[in-house]
Amino acid sequence: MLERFIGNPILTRADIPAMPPRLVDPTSVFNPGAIHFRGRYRLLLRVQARSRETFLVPAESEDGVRFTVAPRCVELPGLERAGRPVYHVYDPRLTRHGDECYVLFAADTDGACLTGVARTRDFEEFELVGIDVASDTRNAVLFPEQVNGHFLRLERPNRPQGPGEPPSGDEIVLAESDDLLRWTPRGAVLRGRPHYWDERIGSGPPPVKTRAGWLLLYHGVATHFQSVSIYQAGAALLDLADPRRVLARTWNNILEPRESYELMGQVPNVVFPSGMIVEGYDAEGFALPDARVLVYYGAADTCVGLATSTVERLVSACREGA
Ligand code: BMA
Repeated sequence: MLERFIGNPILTRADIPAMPPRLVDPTSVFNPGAIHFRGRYRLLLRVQARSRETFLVPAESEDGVRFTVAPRCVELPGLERAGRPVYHVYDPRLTRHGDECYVLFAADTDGACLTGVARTRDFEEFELVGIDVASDTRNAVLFPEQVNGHFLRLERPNRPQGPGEPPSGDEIVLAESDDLLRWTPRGAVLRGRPHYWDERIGSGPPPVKTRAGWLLLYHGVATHFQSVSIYQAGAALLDLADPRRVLARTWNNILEPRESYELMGQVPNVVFPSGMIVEGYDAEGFALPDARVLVYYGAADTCVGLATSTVERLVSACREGA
């Protein structure tokens, strides 16, 4: 139900213009945020230099397939307000509110992954709204509407794992805020399923409003193989009024590493959906069932893939697993 674009990968490191001195001959481009905004398909790319620093770089397109990458990195003055060094910001997720595009990102600091919020009106200038220093969490995604007067986001708290392993998590939590900075958890939404494809989980792109519920793509990690963790994609439908209620969830993954650019690279066996653009909404803001859905994903932490579907097909895939 998710079909890879025939010309995948749609972006590789060869598409990134040189931005001397720090971003020349980069190593990889992956995990993009995506949105259709001000008449263009837009990506915010995670570009990694050979220093292993990560930069956010905008790209735009007329058709959602052929992207032109801007020769500039996003500047976010004010990151020092985190009160500790922020080494990288990465894995941006994009959501429109009014005429602004909000960027939720992960911030790598000593001992914790924090989440932050920035916003832009034009993809040229970005303003840092702030960094949430209260919780060690990642994969934060903002809902496109307020619910009961509050901003909502899904987040994936980080918890200690086995010895030598980085912190990770198996629970997606709903949190609520009035200022986009202080978030109050309101309960678990999805849990990982031990022994199956989605033992550890995190949201993919921000949820999309459909008549069947909030459509959420998420990534699942199978950790029970000897030598490698496998990152795949699945989907769930959440209740429109109370997104903690899961209405349906895919049983099988709907995208898994199969192509060589997904199986081989900086981190092998990874598909990581991070951007989703739906091409049609009705007058009340619900995604149309037959609208095309473009899903942008990081492949092997090395390049960007595109897979397409329709709203209807993704909703049915959730229900088949319900
Ligand atoms: C996750 C995040 C992603 C990355 C993925 C696979 O934990 O760090 O940015 O793409 O691992 O390495």
